[in-house]
Amino acid sequence: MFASDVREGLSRPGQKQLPCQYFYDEVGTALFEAITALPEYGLTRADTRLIRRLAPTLCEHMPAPVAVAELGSGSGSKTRRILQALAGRAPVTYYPIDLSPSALALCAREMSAVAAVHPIAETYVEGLRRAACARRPGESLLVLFLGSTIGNFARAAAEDFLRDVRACLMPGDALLVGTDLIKPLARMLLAYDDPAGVTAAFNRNLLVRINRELDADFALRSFAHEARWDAQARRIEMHLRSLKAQRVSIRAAGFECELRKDETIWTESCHKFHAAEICEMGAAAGFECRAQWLDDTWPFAETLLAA
Ligand code: AVJ
Repeated sequence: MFASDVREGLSRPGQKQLPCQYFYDEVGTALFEAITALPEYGLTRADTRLIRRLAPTLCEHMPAPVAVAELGSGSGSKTRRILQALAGRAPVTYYPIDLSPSALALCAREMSAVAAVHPIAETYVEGLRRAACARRPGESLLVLFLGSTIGNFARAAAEDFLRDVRACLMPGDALLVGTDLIKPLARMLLAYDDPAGVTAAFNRNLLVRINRELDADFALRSFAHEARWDAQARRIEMHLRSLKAQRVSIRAAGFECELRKDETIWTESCHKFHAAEICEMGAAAGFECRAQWLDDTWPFAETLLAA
């Protein structure tokens, strides 16, 4: 829950932290959309290019009929390409899995022309369990986890997550996972600290949301956006740096939080991968690496992991 997660993350004795899933209120979702249009943020365009390239080959990898389950409700061209490619052969059932009812409703509206849509308002693993139970005999299941969302997990948690996904699947099923790859440092940093300040606004909006929904009094101008690279963990970290010593009260969560000058709140981790590493992680979770597609202008990988 929002209030308890905020209280827990901000009252830690060491590094304060907020969970990144709370970025996506209405404004946060719109700001993320704007990020995907930034010239410095090539991730989404690379993902889309690769999906366009691989979609026509999916029929070769998945025997008909196919049900598609997506972790996160897909919207727009990526998911539609995949559904269209599969639906050209036999009707497709599509299970978008998302906690947000409005995102699911939008997705159902957009995809109903190409597939039979059955939205599942659940967490990823629980939703996938349901989709796996709901499928018809003989139907193979293709799970989509696009956009490098898996990069938000700590590495060990990502492996556990892959194992959980694998446990929901049967031979013949597969997971298509999109991951952003390690690239030159300046390029990675600029993607998370763009000159127009859209990512900074996206990051600060989390405090705006806490102010609004939890009756808090964060002084937004007293926090600076910061993106750093942790070379050992191979991830970009986003932080909000307190520009002065300050005390914030988060009334609806019933606590006050004190920040030292230059103390940061860690808001997101975006792990970056080596292409081969995805196959190794998949193998450790019980998958077999069936195919991998790489983009050459923005290092990014789509990996098809077979159950
Ligand atoms: C949606 C998690 C893939 O990690 O690049 C973009 C989120 N954060 N800019 C990413 C994000 C800041 C994004 N993911």
